[in-house]
Amino acid sequence: MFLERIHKPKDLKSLTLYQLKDLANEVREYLIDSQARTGGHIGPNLGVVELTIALHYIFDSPHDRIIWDVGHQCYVHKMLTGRLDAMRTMRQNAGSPGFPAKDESNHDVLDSSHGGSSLSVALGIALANRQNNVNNLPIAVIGDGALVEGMVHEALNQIGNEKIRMLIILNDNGRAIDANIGAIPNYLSQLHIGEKVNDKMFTPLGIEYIGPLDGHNLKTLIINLKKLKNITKPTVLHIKTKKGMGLPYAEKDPIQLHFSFPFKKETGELITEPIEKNIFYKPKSKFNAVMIGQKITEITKKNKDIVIITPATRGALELHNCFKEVPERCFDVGMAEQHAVTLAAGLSVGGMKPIVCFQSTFFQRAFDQLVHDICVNKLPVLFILARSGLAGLDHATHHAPLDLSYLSCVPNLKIFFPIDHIEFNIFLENISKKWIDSPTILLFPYGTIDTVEPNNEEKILLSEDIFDKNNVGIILSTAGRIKSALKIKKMLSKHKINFAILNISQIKPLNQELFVKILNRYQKIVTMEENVIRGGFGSSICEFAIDNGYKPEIIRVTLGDVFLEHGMRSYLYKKYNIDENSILEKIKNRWNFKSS
Ligand SMILES: Cc1ncc(C[n+]2csc(CCOP(=O)(O)OP(=O)(O)O)c2C)c(N)n1
Repeated sequence: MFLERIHKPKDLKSLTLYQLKDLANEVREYLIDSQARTGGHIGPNLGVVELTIALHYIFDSPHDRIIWDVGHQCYVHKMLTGRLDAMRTMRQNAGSPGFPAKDESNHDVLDSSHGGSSLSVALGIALANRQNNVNNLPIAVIGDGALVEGMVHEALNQIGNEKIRMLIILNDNGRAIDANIGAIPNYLSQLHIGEKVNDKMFTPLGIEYIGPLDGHNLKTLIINLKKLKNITKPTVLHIKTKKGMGLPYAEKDPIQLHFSFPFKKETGELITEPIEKNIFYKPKSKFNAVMIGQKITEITKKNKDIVIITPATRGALELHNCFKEVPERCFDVGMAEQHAVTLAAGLSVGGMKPIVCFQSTFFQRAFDQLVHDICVNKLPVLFILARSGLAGLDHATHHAPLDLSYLSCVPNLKIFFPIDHIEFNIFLENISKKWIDSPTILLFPYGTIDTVEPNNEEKILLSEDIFDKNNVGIILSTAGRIKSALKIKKMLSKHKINFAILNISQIKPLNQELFVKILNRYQKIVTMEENVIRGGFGSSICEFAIDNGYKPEIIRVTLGDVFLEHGMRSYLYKKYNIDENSILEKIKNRWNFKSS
C-alpha cells in the first residue's frame, strides 16, 4: 500500500514507475470507495488520476502552482497533498469542500468552482514571477468544457503575446457535464493520440503545443512533463482522457459519470435509504427542477417561437427531455455564460421568445450582458435561474446569495420568486400564452418539493386574512424562506403572539399599493429571504418605507454580510442563527414579547 504513505508530494518522488502505477490503482480504488459513500464528482476525478500523480511526481507543489480550472477534479490532488482524510468528510456539513480551498492547504492556489479562470490566474502568477525574478512554474489544468469560456480566450490573447513561462494542461475528454458541443470540441476531436498534429488553435497565437498524449499512460506523461520543467514560453500540453476511467458502469449514465449521489459500488445504483446521518443521499421526493423542467418542455413544445438556451447546465433545470423533444429550438452553448445572454438578445431581436436557463451562481458571470444587451434595450427575454440562495454541499461559491441584490438594482428588469413549483408553473403557462413585455427573471431555490414548498396545511395559514385585527405584526417572506416563516408564525401563535404572514413572489417592481396598506396597518415587520443583507428584499422594504414616510420597526432575516460555506440549509441556518428558533428568540427579544 503506497497511498497511506503519501503525506506530501515529495513522498511520491522516490517511487518507481511500477510503484506509481500501483499507486494509481490504489487511488482509483480509494476514489470509488469514498465516492460511493459520500457522492461527488467521481467521473472527472477518475479521469485525472494519472495526470495528478505525474504532476506531483515531476513538479514541486506548492512552489510550482497547480491551478485546477473549475476545481471539481481536485480530489486526487487533495489525496496526494496530505488530505486523504478530506475524502471521508467530503460533501458533508463542516467537511472538506469538493473543490480547492486555500484555507485547507497551501497546495490550493485559490478557492474556486466557477470555470474558465485558471489561465488568467496562471498568467497573473507568471507575470508576478517575472517581476520578482521567481522561477516557479504556474500550471493551469483546464478541461475541454471550460476551454470554451470567453475568459479563457481573453487570457490566451495575452498569453501568446507575453512569451512567458507557464504551462497549460488541456484535459480533453470530450465532455463538459453533458457532451461538449461546438466548434472548439469539434476541432479537438479531430486530433488523435499518436498522429502527427498540425495544431491550428494555439500555435498560431504564439503558444507552443504538444500532443495529444494518452492521459492515462503514466510513462508518457512523466517523460513529457519532465521535458517541460524548464520551459520559457507558454506551452499547452494536450492530453486525452476518459471521464470515469475505471468505473465501467458509470458510462451507462453520462450524468452520473460527472457527478453522483452516493451509490452502490458493485452496480452504480444510487442509494436512497439513508445509511449515515451526515451524508446527503439522492432524495426520494422530486427536485423542484424536475417539475419546472417538465413545464418548460411542455410550453416549448406548444409554442413554436420559444427557444431554450443554457450554458452547459441542462441538469440544473432538468432540461434533458426538452433537448430530446425539441432539438431544433434548444441550444446548449457550452460553458459560455456571457454569450448565452447576448445570444438571447439576438434571438429576441430576430422575433423569437428566448428562455435562458441558468444555474443561478453562474449567472453572475453575465451581469453586463444582462444590463447592457437585454435591459437597456428592454428586450422581452425570460431568464430562469435555478438554485437561487443556498445551493447545498458543493462549495461556498456554488451558493447564489447575491441574486436579489445585484438583480434588483437593474432598471427595466422584473423579478419574481414564486412560492412553489405550482405557482412557478402557472407563471410559465401565463407567459407562454401572453409573452412578457420586458426582461423578466424567475428564480427558484435548490431543493425538493417537500423541503422548500409549503404543504397543504401551511397553505391554509397563508390564506388567512393578513389584516386580521388580532395580529401584532407581519412576516413577509420570499426567496425560499416560506417554510421557515410558516413555522415561526405557528411557534409565535403558541405564545399567543399573532403575526400575519405573506409570501412575496413579486420582488421587482414592488406592489406599491399592497405595501402602503401593510405599512399603514403594521409597525412590526419581519422580512425573510435567502439573500445577503445588502440590497435584498428586506432592504427594498426598508427603502420603500423611508421613501414613503413610514417608520416601521423591521427585523431583516438574511444571509448577512458573509460568504457562507457549503452545507445543507438546516445546518447553515443553525450556524448563522437564522433557523426558526433563533429567529423566534430575535423577535421575542426585540419586541419584548413574553412567552406564555
Ligand atoms: C462558469 C461555470 N459554468 C458552469 C459550471 C458547471 N460545471 C461544472 S463542471 C462543468 C463541466 C466541466 O467540463 P470540463 O472543463 O471539460 O471538465 P471535466 O469535468 O470534463 O473534467 C460544468 C459545466 C461551472 N462550474 N462554472
